[in-house]
Amino acid sequence: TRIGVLGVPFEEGQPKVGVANGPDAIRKAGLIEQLTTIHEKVDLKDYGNIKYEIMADLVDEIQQNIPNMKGYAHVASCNQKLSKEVERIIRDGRVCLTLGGDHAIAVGTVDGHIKAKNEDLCILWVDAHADLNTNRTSSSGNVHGMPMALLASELADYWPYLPGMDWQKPVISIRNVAYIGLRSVDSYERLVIDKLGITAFGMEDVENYGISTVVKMALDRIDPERKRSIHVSYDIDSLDSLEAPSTGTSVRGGLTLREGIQIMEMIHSTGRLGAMDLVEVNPSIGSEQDVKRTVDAAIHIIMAAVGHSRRGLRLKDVDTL
Ligand code: DIR
Ligand code: MN
Ligand code: MN
Ligand code: MN
Repeated sequence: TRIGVLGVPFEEGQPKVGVANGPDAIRKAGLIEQLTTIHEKVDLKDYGNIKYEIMADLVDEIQQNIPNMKGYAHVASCNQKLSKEVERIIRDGRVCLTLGGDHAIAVGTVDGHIKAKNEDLCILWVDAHADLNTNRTSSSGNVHGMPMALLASELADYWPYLPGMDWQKPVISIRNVAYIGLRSVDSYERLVIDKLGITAFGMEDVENYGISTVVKMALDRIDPERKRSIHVSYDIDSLDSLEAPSTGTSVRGGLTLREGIQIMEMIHSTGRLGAMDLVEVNPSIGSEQDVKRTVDAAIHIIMAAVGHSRRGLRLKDVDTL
């Protein structure tokens, strides 16, 4: 397995400071070292943290003309650069692992993944929230609640013209997207999910079917022929608040870490993980122990994604790593 790690210290998509320090907190806790202990066949390259210049000439125009999208100029500028970086890493033959930052960065990572693969991909969105608001439906104006709506081709007509975002075309069909972990969905988001028939497994489905069946059903819907590159956008707030307290909008009643790991073990075993985002770890929220718990959970989830097996690797599994 060839992996590229990219940090995105971005926090303008929501109001709480600190989430920009997520990538460094996860690295400092030993992510890179732990990933390389999985097996020597894991070939890892850390691309460091992304740096972007804000499109200064656009700032005034954007802030006046785009209502209800806080930090818009940052969102547009960072994601443009991020898309290019992700595309480059995947073209290098690596699975791109992006560490957030808030979830607004998924616009760039998914876009880069699409451009690198140049064919249909599918998205597994693991989150307590649907992140499916437009600037008209959002009650917060926080762009981290909007990335899926920016990406979906079916929702393109619900957006105004977005200056500085011309590089991004909403080309992914919402039919290729599945949610797991939902439990805080706004009314407009629920309307869109129902109207468009979006594959969405809430916590009640995890309760009813169990996590393995939910992942299988999700893949049946978004990748029926088992041939697409998979993009996992993993919001740490999909986990229960007890498992991941250090995040900006945590919601009780979420996934256990065991369920969170199981999702990624199953995705790894498809052999088609193309890119993964791990977002919304905020080391400025909670006690030192809360932060440690949250970062450790993130590392366990990433380890599973990269091929760490809880039963120990069999020699035949090593061959496929
Ligand atoms: C809410 C919260 N739906 C919003 N979204 C969050 O602001 O649009 N997404 N927290 O992660
Ligand atoms: Mn999210
Ligand atoms: Mn969320
Ligand atoms: Mn541990």
